[in-house]
Amino acid sequence: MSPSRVASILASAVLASGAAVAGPVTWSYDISTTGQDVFWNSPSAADPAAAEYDFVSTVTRVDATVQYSVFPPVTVDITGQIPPEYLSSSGTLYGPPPHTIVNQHVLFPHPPDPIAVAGDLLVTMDASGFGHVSFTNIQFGTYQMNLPPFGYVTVTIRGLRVRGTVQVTPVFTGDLDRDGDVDLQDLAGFLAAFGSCAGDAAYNPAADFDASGCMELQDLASLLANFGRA
Ligand SMILES: [Ca+2]
Ligand SMILES: [Ca+2]
Repeated sequence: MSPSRVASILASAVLASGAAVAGPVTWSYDISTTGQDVFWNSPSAADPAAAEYDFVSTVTRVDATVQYSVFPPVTVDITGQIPPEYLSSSGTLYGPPPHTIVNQHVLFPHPPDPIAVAGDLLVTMDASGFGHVSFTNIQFGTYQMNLPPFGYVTVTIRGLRVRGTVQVTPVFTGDLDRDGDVDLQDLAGFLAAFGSCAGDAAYNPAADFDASGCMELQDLASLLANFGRA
């Protein structure tokens, strides 16, 4: 394809863009429970029209309200004692929402230790792109911990407060660097490999949007159809 052809397609794409929508969104949640089911809804939505979504879910802090013997309950930061698999997860969701981002039966600590905290953690994105976090079927038990000034004692869990973030990046066709927009950087990356086919060093299967085996005009058109999204 001649450079002038590329320039003319690009110019029309730039003119056609303008329906720019939000890129990545980050939801910060803060939920507390003394045993009852808890629900949290995001104040913002990720663009529900993307082809894929990259997500990173991170629990940033877990506080437990614990009680030892007849003493008044106290709140302690137990983040450092939570297994890492409960604290972070990431991945890619394919297709339009609704999506389940995290669906986890929390059981802490691991058996055969007696249950301190159990429950079902669910993080979803609904069809409109809004995020929802729920923690249900909660069971509190006992836990052995170092509780100054008493030392290493068995406490009863009375409550839990969990704070965290969920970052969702809508990935539209053409967003080669998966940063939430389809811009000149993506276009430059595409054009650098334009015309290459499977087996060529430059060929990028992720940029062969119609999986035809070559990065051609059809793929460029798909990229340009989303050009300007940010
Ligand atoms: Ca991009
Ligand atoms: Ca192709």
